[in-house]
Amino acid sequence: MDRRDFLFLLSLSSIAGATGCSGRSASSRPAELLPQTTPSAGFVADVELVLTAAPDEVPVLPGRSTRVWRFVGRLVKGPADTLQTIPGSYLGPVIRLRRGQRVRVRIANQLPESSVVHWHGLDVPERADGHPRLAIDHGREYIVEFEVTNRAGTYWYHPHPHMRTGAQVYQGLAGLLIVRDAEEDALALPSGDAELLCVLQDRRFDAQNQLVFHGGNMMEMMNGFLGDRVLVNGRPQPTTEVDAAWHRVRLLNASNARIYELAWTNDLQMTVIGGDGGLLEHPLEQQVLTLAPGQRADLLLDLTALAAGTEVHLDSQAFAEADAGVVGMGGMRGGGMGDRSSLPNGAPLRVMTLRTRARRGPAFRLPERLSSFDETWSPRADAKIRSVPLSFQRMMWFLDGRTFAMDDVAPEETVAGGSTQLWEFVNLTRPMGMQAAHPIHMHGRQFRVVARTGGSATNALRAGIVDAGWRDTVLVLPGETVRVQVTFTRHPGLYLYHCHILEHEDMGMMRNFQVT
Ligand SMILES: [Cu+2]
Repeated sequence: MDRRDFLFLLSLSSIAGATGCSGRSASSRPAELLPQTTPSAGFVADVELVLTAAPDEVPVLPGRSTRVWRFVGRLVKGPADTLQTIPGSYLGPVIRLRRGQRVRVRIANQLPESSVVHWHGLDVPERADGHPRLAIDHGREYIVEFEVTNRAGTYWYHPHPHMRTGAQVYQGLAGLLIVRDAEEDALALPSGDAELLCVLQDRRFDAQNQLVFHGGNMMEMMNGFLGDRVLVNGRPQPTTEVDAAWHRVRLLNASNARIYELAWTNDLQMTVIGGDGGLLEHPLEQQVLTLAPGQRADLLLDLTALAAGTEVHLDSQAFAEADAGVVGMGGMRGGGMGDRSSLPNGAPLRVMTLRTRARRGPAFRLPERLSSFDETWSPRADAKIRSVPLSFQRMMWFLDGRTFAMDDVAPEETVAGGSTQLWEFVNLTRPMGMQAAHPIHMHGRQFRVVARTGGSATNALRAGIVDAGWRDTVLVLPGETVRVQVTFTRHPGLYLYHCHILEHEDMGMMRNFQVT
C-alpha cells in the first residue's frame, strides 16, 4: 500500500466509525452468542465431517506451485461418497448430502487468522450459519449441527469472517455442497461422468505463480477485485474429454467480483434446469446465461449429435464494462490509485472446453416438467413491502443508508420467523457513473423474484438473467429495482444479507436481520 492509499484508508475508517454512530436510532443489539464447541447430546448425526482450513501448496500453472488456503475434509460417519475431492485442486471437497440428513461438521481453523464457515443457500440454525461474530481464532475448532431441509440443488460453502471474506475465498477457501432428494432422483438426470461440476473463479498471479490480491487498493475494493485469467475448479481453461451424450453441468460463480455472460459455442443452447435453490418447474432455453458472484446454474447439455473429436467451448461473451457498473472517478481510475485487471468485467473470455469421445451415453429425454415445488409458492401482493436502496456515498457502498456493524439491527431488519415480506432492492443511479451491478444475497431461506423493473434497456447482462425458480442471490443491475418475496427462516437468530461482490461485502455492504 502506498502512502496515498494508506491515508485514504484512514479517512475511510473514520467515516465508517462515524456512520456507525450516525445511523438511525432505535437499533437493537441481540444477545451474545458463542461458537458451539461440544456436540449436542440430543443430536444424532447421519453424517459427521471434519473440515480443516489450512495453508497448502497446489500446482495451478506450469512450474512452481501456488501457495493457497484450502479446506480439507475427513468423513467420520456417513455414506462413503459424501466427500469428493477434486484431484489437484485447491477447492475444498464436494460435500454430497441428501435432504433429511442430519449433519455435524467439526471445523478446525489452521489459518493464521480467524475464520468461520457459511453454508451458502442452506437454511440452518443461527449457530451454524457462519455469522462473523462466531469466527474462531487460529488453532481453535467449533461444531455446527443442522438438518438438510433444502431441496436438491447446488449449494456451496465459504468463509465469512469480518472484512476478510474476499481475501479468504480468494486464497482458495470454497467448495461445492450438493443436495439430492427423491424428486430429483425420479428424473434420472445425467450423473456420474456425465455430471460436470464447474466452479468459476478469476485470479491474478505474479511471475512466481503466486496469487496477487488487491492489498487494500481502494479502486479495486470499490469496483471489486478482478483477476486476469479464469480458472475452472482451480485449473486454467481446462479441456475435458466427454462422451457424445447428455450432460448435466453445474456451474458456480465463486469469483470475488466477476460477472459472466455464458454461452456455448456450436450453436448449442443454454438449457437451464435449475438455479440457486434447485430445479425449475420447466427447462428454459436461452442463448446466454448471466452468472454473478455467489450464483449457481444447473444446465443440461445435449452432445449426442456431435461427431467424435468435436470441441465445444463455454465462453463468456463481451459486454460493456458499464453494464456491470464501474466506479470511475476521473484521474483516480487506473491512475494514482493503483492497478486494474487487464481483463475488465465484460472482456470476452474462454472458460473451458469439452471434447467429445466416440462413446455414446445412455438414452435420455429432456423432461418437460422438472419439479412440482413451485406449487408450494404463490405471489403475495398483500405482504409487507420493504425498500432497500443500494447506494454509493462518501466512497462507500450502502444498504438502505447503512453499513455493517457486528450486532446492529434496525427496526425494519427485525422480522418474524416464517413470515413473508417483499424486499425491494433499488439500485440507485448516480451522476458520474458511481454505480455497480450488485448480486444481493440473503442468508436463510431461498426467495422468489417477483418483479424486475427500471434499468437500461441496452444493458447486455439483462438478456441472460434467470429470475425463475428459487434463488438466494439476485443480480440488481444499475438503475434496476428488483422485488423479491422471501419467507424468512423459522430458526430464530441473527442472519445476514449483503452484496456478494466480496470487496463490497468486506467494505460493509452487508447488514444483519434479526429473526424473532
Ligand atoms: Cu455490490
